[in-house]
Amino acid sequence: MRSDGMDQARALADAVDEGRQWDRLMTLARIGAIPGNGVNRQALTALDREARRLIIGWAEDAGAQISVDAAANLWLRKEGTDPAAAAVLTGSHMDSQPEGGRFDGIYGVVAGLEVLSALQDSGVRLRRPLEVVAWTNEEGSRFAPGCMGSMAWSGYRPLADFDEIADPQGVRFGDALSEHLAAEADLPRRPLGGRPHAYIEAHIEQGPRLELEGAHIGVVTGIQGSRWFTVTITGASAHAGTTPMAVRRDALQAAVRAIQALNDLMADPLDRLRFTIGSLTVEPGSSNSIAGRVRFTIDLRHPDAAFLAARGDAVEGTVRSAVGQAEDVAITESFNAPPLEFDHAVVAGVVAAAEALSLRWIAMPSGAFHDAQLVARVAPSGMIFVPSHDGVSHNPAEFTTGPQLAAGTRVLAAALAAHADTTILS
Ligand code: HGY
Ligand code: MN
Ligand code: MN
Repeated sequence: MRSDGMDQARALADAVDEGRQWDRLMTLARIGAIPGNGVNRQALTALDREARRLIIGWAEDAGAQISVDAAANLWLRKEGTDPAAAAVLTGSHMDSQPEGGRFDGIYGVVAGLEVLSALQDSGVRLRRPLEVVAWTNEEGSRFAPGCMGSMAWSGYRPLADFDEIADPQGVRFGDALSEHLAAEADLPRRPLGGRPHAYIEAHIEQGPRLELEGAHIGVVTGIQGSRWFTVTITGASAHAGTTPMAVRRDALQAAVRAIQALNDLMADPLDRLRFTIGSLTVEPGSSNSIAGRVRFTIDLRHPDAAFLAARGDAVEGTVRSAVGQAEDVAITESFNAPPLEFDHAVVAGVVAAAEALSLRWIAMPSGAFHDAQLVARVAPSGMIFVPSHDGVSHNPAEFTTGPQLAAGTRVLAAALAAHADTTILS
């Protein structure tokens, strides 16, 4: 980095205000707060909109222009000295798990916002515009799959693909999106899509490595592959007391056989594969009626593309042979994101920023998926991790300290500054 570029980067990093960032995160955590310091603020809800209004207000105070695209991705833009230049982009998601924590996703949006505020305070001028995005429905807990906003924005899947997907209350994604956009009709619209110069996402690690290894920063090298399936088994509901065992079409017993067969299929002595059945519903769900229909989800992950393909492709056959002929089986795959490596120049820029700020870092892959894996399809991308206490996430006990969060944001500021004025990336 040329010296003036480094001065810019350091000046911007030094203007990051730990207390302001922490206060904003704790204010947001009160929106959808649940016992145990948790948050339930799911995508496209009134709570989501309430949190977005706070972000919008703070961004306007930092001199940013606000806009929303057709997927309800929220954009905060601060011009540089060259408004025609492709923007440098950061951000993450604001939606949470049903029993989520105060930092997953929202930290990356607030970190980007903090860089906007630091730009305002420091007087540093970047050549490129700086944009912060809050992606719609990254978690996929209300509407499956996750990453709908970034999938639509990157062209990975058309937005219309998601319209008929319903949440547990039967609300269609298309209707929730229309309601949300109508509620934000006062905000300027922007086209869906774009080609930023570079993208860097700050996120909590959601695992134990940084804390165990005493590192401040995770330089994320890539993301493991993920595949999501939904299995629906249909039998026949009948009386629990009068129906002989031999003639039953018991969907729950069939599901138990299928899940046991899947557990056998997914065995991995190296413990690298991740196989989760996180949701299972039984209908009619009465103790004295035989289950007529069972639906369960499969979340399968692995860092090796061929291994993930082989195990994922074997799901349907394994389920069908375990269930047998008496019950009907329907399997849909809603998400298939192959493993990816981040852009080496972006990764190197994160290392350079961490070292310039004398922070201990380790290079590591991400076990969680992120919107960055979709942005990486159209722009050089990377991620920065900060520690998660005890590696806990997707749980109200999720915790990262203010200083740890600020260290991540300072690295983000310095790395973004380097990309925002390419003369110093020589
Ligand atoms: O499931 C994931 O990996 C992400 O945290 N939504
Ligand atoms: Mn997340
Ligand atoms: Mn998450």
